[in-house]
Amino acid sequence: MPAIIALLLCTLAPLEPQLYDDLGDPDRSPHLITGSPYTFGEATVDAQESARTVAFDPQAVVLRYEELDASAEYALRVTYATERDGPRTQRLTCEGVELHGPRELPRGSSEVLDLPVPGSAVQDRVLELSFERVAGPNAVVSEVWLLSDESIKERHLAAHGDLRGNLTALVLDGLPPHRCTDDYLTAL
Ligand SMILES: [Ca+2]
Repeated sequence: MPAIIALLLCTLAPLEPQLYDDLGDPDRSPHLITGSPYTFGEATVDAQESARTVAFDPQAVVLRYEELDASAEYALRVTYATERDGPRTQRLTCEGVELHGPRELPRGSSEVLDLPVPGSAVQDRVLELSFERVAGPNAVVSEVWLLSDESIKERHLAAHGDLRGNLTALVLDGLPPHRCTDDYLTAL
């Protein structure tokens, strides 16, 4: 059976964590601009320590990232937590764009949110996040990951197809196998 060999270009959609801040731990919060450390007690927040440690501010906790790639795709992963008897509502904005509207934080527990970052927000290669108090004593945030496709924009595949329509692909770049849907495949 003759084989058709094609070199395919695969553009990956998944974003991977690149930068991390464990707010509430000053030694692990390199992007924190505004916010003071605090730790919720285990009796008031049932969550792991990284979620119980927070940065807080009466108006807004601010994080700032610089020297980003304006052509890359970015997203955020955020951990929120608040005390069982300490309701808080807050919103998140970047460069004046609302990433989420007023949101009541999980009382006595924690949650993790994934949020896309609009491309327009990083055109100047700087991203400033503002976690703004809406209701409650102050704004808090536990953890922030900046996810990006910056380092994995393209991977190359070698694919073998046969006349029965079967297609198998091999990643050439020494990277782990990755799912590629037809939408991402373009024969050269
Ligand atoms: Ca933390």
